[in-house]
Amino acid sequence: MIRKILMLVFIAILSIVLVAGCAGSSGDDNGDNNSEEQSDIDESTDIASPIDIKLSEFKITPSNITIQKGETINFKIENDGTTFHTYTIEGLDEEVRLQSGESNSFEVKFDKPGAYGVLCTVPGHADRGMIGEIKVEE
Ligand SMILES: [Cu+2]
Repeated sequence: MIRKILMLVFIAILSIVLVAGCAGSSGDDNGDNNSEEQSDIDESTDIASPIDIKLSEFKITPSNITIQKGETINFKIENDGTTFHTYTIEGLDEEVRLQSGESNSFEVKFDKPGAYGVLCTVPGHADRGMIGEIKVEE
């Protein structure tokens, strides 16, 4: 009787392991084959701290960001507005240009302490509020 129970438990464990194994490998295949979104997420969690930024009429949210010197930031910019906007960091060669509804990301490592101005370079947009600042603290 006990042997029979042990046998059943053994079979049950074996089948769970097999099912889990199959599910795991098929999941990996899907990820490798078709998902760009997944690889984006992996990159950001590996090295850089992600910051989500939204552009709209006429603001950058969040407008002010404070980070630590030496940090690598993954900026994920989304245009939530109804017209074209940019996310431009002054003093760096970083600019993301986005049509309504588009999003994009880039990484910057901030080695020097200081303040960088941020703006949308579409004429008139900075004047109407699309400005901000990135503060890099020692
Ligand atoms: Cu703009």
